[in-house]
Amino acid sequence: MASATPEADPENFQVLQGPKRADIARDRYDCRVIQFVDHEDGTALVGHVIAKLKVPNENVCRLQCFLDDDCVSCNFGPSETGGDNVCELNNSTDRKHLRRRKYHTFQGSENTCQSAPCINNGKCQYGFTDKTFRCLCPVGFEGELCEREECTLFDFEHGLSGWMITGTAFNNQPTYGDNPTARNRGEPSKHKGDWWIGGYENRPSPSHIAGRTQGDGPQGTLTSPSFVISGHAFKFLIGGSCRIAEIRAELLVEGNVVHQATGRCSESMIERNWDVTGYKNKVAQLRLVDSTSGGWGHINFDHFEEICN
Ligand SMILES: [Ca+2]
Ligand SMILES: [Ca+2]
Repeated sequence: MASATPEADPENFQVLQGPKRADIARDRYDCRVIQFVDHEDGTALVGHVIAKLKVPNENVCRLQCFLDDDCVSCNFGPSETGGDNVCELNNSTDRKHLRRRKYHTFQGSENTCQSAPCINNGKCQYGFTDKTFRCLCPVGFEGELCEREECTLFDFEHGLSGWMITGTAFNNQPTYGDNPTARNRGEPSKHKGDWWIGGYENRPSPSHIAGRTQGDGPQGTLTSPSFVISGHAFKFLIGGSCRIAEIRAELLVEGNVVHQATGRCSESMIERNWDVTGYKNKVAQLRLVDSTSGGWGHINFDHFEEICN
């Protein structure tokens, strides 16, 4: 048994076939551990070559396999044209693909991906994490084995990247901290975390003076990135206006509004729920609407969370 280590110079190779390899990350040394447990002279694994390289020796061949996240075995042998040797990197260790090939050596890792542990079409890569493999999950799935459907959470703790803004009502969002209490409003925002959508507020960072407001004048909309519905409900915190015709949160499914909610004419947010059974796997968006400059012409909103279990 042997393990690949960075003992050989990783630059000491030349690509004959396959993707450019100049961008291989050097920090991989610390995150991948692979064990070569299968060694057979006079043999090569066929039909699963992902790269073909010119290398000076067998150590560099094994090292290149170690550096390629999808490589789990390699074929090493003489170059047909003389000079350096040829190293083929494979994405399989299945011995049924072994064929006799003169002067070549097959080396296979213990490849714990052979048992296909990742589900829901997750891609398995051997040699990562304490469990010796990792799963790269397709969109909509998460978890160590891609076993869980990904659940949406908009908590506004990291800004509004990917959100679409129209008008000016949401220009200063999200809001930091309990700004209503900072101006002695007597109605605490009751947000979660540090950040939330406070349509009346004007405190877009901790360095802005607490308690400042932009008032009810601005109007506009704030629309989330698209997400796929995988749960059976959403819960969220909502406050501000109590007139749903003017100020509201909307759930759009395939572009159509299927749910609406508004506040109670109080800055303090309360929890509300939307049932989305019947919309599973449909593409949806959350939209906040402010279409008035009159009294209570703003929306407060936070922690839109999909309930998946
Ligand atoms: Ca929040
Ligand atoms: Ca307004």
